[in-house]
Amino acid sequence: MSCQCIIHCVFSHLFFLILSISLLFPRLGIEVKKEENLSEWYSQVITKSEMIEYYDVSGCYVLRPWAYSIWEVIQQFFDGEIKKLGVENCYFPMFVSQSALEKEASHIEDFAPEVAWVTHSGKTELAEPIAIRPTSETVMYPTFAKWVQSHRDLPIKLNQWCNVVRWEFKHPQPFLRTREFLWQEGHTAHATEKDAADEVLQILDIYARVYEEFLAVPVVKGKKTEKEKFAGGQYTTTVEAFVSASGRAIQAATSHHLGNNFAKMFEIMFEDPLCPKQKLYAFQNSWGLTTRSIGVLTMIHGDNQGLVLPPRVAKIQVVIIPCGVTASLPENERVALLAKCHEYQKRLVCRGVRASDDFRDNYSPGWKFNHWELKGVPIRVEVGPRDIRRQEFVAVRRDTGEKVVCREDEMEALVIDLLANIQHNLYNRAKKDLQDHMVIADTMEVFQKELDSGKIVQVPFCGEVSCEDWIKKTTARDEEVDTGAPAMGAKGLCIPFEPLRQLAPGAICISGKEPAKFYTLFGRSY
Ligand code: 87F
Repeated sequence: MSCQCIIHCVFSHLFFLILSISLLFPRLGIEVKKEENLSEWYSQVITKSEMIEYYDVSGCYVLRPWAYSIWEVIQQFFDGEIKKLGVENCYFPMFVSQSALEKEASHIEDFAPEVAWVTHSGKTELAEPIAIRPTSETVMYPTFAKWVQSHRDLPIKLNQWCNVVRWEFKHPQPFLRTREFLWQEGHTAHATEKDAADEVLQILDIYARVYEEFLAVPVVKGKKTEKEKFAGGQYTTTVEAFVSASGRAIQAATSHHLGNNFAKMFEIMFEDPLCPKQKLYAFQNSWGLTTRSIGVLTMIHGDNQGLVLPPRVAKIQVVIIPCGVTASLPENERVALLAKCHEYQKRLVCRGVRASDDFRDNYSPGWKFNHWELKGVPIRVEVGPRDIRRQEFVAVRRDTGEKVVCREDEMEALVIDLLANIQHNLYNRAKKDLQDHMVIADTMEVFQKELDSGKIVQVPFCGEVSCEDWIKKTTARDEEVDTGAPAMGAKGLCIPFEPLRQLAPGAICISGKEPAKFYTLFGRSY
C-alpha cells in the first residue's frame, strides 16, 4: 500500500469514528449564547428541552408533552375563568365553504393568500373547493343566525379549543409563527353594545392574567390602531409582550369588538323588544389566545443554560436527584438514600407540588443536573448520604442558580415558599426589563435612537393610517448596526390604556403634522 493510500485510509476511518461518536452522543447543552445568536439559541432550547420536534412539512411542528403540558395549564385556567362569565365550549367543523368564507369580502381580501384549500379527494377534483378554517367567524355565524330570533336568544357565548391553519410565507418559527397552531377562539353575540363592550375588556383581563400570573410575562394592555386592528371589526384590544433579547414586541392575545358588521353580513338579528316588527342586529365579539404564548415564555425567561419555566406552568416543579451513589457506598445506605428521595417526592406530591425523582442509574448526577436545567425545572433537590445523616438537603433554584441548604422537617413549607418566590422573581425580572425598555419620545430623532437601541417607544400620534405607514417606512433601516440584518420599521403595537405620560394639551403627532390624539406604543415586532 502506498503512503498516500495509508493516510487516506486513516483519515477516512477517523472521519467515520468522529461521525459515529457525534451521532451516538449528540451535544447536550445549549451551544450558542442567547445574546450572540438568538434564533439558533431559540431552536436549540425548544428542541433540547424536548418541547418541539421538527416535522417534514414546513411551518408545522410536533408539540411534545413538555410543551403541551404548559398549554394544558393555560387551558385549565382560561377555561375556568370564561365559564364564570357564562361562556360554553363547543366544536364547529374545520372546513369552510367558499361562499361562507367569501361573505366577508371586505376583510378577507388581506388574508386570502394565507387560506389553505382542499381541492381533491384522492385524484378526483372536488365539485367546490373547501377552505380550512384560518379563524371561525365565517364558520360559526351562519349558525348563530339560525339560533337568534328574539332578544331572549341572546347572549350567545361560545368558545372552542381547536387548531387553525394560516399558510404564511414569512420565515416560520416554532410557536411564534407556524402554519398550523392551537388556540381558543371565543365568539359571542349580545343584544346591546354595552354588554358586548364590557365583555371585550373582561376577556382582555383574563388574557393579561394568563401572561402575568402564569407565564410570569408582564404585558401592556391597549387598543390597536386603525391600521393594526382586525379589519372586520369595530375595534381591537390587545395585550403586548416584549422580548428584550431582540428588542421586539410580540402580540400576546387579542379581544375584538365586532360591532354589528358580521351580524349584518350573516343576518344575526332579532325583534326590538321595545318596538315590535323592528329588527335589530346583534353586537358581537371575538377573542383568541394561541400556543404562541409558549414561545413568548421561552424567549423571555430562557437563558444560556436553556429553558426557564415559571413554577405555575412547569410540568415538573421539583426534581429530586440522589447524589453520591458510588461503588463504595454500602448497600443499606444506597437503599436508604433512594428511600429518602422517594419519601421527599411523596411528601411534596401530597402537598400538591408536581415533584418527580430521577433514579436512572445509567446517568450521572452531573448529567441529570444539566438535563433538568436545560428543561427549565424550577427547583432541583440534591440528596446525598451526608445530607441524610445531617437531616438536610440542598435545593437549587433554576432562576438564579442559588443553592439553599434546608432542614428535612421544613421541607414542604420551604419548597412551596421557594416555588412562589421563583414565580414572583421571574415576573419581577421581566417587568423591570420591560420598564427599562419602554420609553417616551417626542421627536423622530429620539424615537429612532431608542428604537435602534432595542426599545419600544410611546410617541404622540394622530392615529391616521397614512401617518402610521409613513412611520413604518421612515424608521426602517437597511442594515442593523450589529447583526447586519435589515431592521424592519416600527409598527403601532397599541394605544396603551395606561400611557407612561398624559398627552400635553396641543401636542403634535410625532410626524410633525396633525394634532396628536394619544400616546401610541410603537416598536419592531414579531
Ligand atoms: C387569515 C386568513 C383568513 C386573521 C386570517 O383574532 C382570515 C383571517 O380573519 C382572519 N388571520 N384573521 C383575524 C382573526 C380575528 C379573530 N378571530 C377569532 C381573532 C381571535 C379569534
